[in-house]
Amino acid sequence: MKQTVTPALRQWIIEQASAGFAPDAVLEAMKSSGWDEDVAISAMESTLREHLQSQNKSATRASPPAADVPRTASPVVARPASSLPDVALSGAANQIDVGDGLVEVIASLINPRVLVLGHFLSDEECDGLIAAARPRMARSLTVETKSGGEELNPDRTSNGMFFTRGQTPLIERIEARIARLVNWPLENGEGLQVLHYRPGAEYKPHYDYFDPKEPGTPTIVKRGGQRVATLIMYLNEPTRGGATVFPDIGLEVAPLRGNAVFFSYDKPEPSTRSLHGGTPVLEGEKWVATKWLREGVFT
Ligand code: PD2
Ligand code: ZN
Repeated sequence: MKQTVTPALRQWIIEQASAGFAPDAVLEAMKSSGWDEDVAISAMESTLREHLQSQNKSATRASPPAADVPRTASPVVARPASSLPDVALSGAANQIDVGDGLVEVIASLINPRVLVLGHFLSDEECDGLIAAARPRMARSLTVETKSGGEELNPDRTSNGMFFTRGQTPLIERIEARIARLVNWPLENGEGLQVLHYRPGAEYKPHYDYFDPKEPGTPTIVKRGGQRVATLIMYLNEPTRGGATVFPDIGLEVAPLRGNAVFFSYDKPEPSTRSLHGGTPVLEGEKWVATKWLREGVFT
């Protein structure tokens, strides 16, 4: 069936662009409300071109009729592209200045946004984090989304602990580096978590965002909103096993000391393809530090 691009739809497209929503987000909103992709792209292109031309002529006109697009096309689900943590890769740069050193870009993917980074932590920093965490390790809990409390999770057989934000000068330094790396306020970060896996321990594939369908989620997100990105830092090297895997995209990141993997998710949905897990450690042990970033200030 042929779809007709109405003036109301054109007006809606202009409003989304003016509000700063990324073209991809606007396109996704249209597709999810039933618009054919080709029709949607062509409507966006022609509408925005004409809008720019009319702006250049600085014409002022009466407002077109209210947008008559289906409710599900509402862009409130989308966020402007600039409102996610991200590493600014300028041109063909293979290294990023994080203020107190250079971090290597080993691999990067646009969708989902995933970056594998080298030399994020020095050997001394890795050892310092392990030494500070070791005496406080306990069997890992995950946030229990039914109630908002914490529970033992059989999918996660590592031991773990949380530092508070800025708990030691070393943590303060690493947190400042993370904030600079991904252009996201330090205050939006949860406290650093350290995990320790022995042989056989793993973290089965999961999403790091809080499932909106779970009853405990509203309580959890009162402290800073949803999680929107994760940085996993490798503090040592297991002899065999212990990779971080992204099953939806067939990516396996080797746990190499000092390296890190960053990924973001713009909505709490599997469509972000941010499913990831830690494969069982087969030999040796594995230590990681994880920083989760929230939408707003984490209190
Ligand atoms: O240790 C890992 O590789 C891993 C895998 C999946 C850590 C996390 N998730 C996490 O801390 O969220
Ligand atoms: Zn995770």
